[in-house]
Amino acid sequence: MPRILYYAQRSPYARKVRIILAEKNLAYHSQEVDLAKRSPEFYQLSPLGKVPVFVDEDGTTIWDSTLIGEYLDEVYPKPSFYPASIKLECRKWEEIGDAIADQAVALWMEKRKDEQASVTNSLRLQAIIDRLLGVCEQKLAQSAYLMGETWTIVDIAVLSSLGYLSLRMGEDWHGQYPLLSQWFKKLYEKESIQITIPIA
Ligand SMILES: N[C@@H](CCC(=O)N[C@@H](CS)C(=O)NCC(=O)O)C(=O)O
Repeated sequence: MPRILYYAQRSPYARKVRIILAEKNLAYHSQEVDLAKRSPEFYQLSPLGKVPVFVDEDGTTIWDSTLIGEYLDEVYPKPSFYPASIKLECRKWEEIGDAIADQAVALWMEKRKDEQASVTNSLRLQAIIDRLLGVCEQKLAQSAYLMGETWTIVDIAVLSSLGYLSLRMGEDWHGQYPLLSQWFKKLYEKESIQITIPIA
C-alpha cells in the first residue's frame, strides 16, 4: 500500500513531517483533513483526531509529528535529522520549537475572539513566544544552525513554527530577531521548505 500522510495545509506540526519526507525523498499520498469536519474513519485511525498522522507502506500508523519524525529517521535513516550523538538534545529542543507553535496557534485563537479577556491571555502567550525565540536567537550567535553546523529536526520545528507565526501574525519578528531572520531566509532557499509554505 502507498504511504499516506494525513495533514492540514497550515499545520506547523504536519509541515515538519512534510519537510522530512521531502528531504528523505519518500513518495507518499497527501490526504488533507478538514479539521472542522473530521470523519469517524479519521478518529478510528487516530483517537486524538489531530494531524499529522502517517501510515507507512506496511500499515504502521503513527500520530504526533515528533514520533513520526523519530520513526522516519529510524526506518529511513538518510539524511538523519536526529543525529545519534545529540539525539536527546535534538528532542529537548524540538520540544521548544513545538512549544512556539503551540503558543502561536493559541494566540491566533485568542486574537480571533476579539474580547477584552483575551487581550491579557494574548500578552501572556506572546511573552512565552518572545522568551523562546530569544533563546533560539542566542543559539544562532554560536552556530549556523540551532544545534551546530548542520540542520536537524530542531531547525525544522522552529522554522515550521515561525512560518505559522508569520502567516497568522505577520513578519514583525524579523526585526526583533536578526539572526533568526537570516537563518530563516537561508533555509527558505531549500525546495522542501518552499513547497510546504502555509497559505492563508
Ligand atoms: N503534538 C502534536 C500536535 C498536533 C496538533 O495539535 N495538530 C493540530 C493542527 S495544527 C490539530 O490537529 N488540531 C485539532 C485539534 O486539536 O483538535 C504534533 O506534534 O503532531
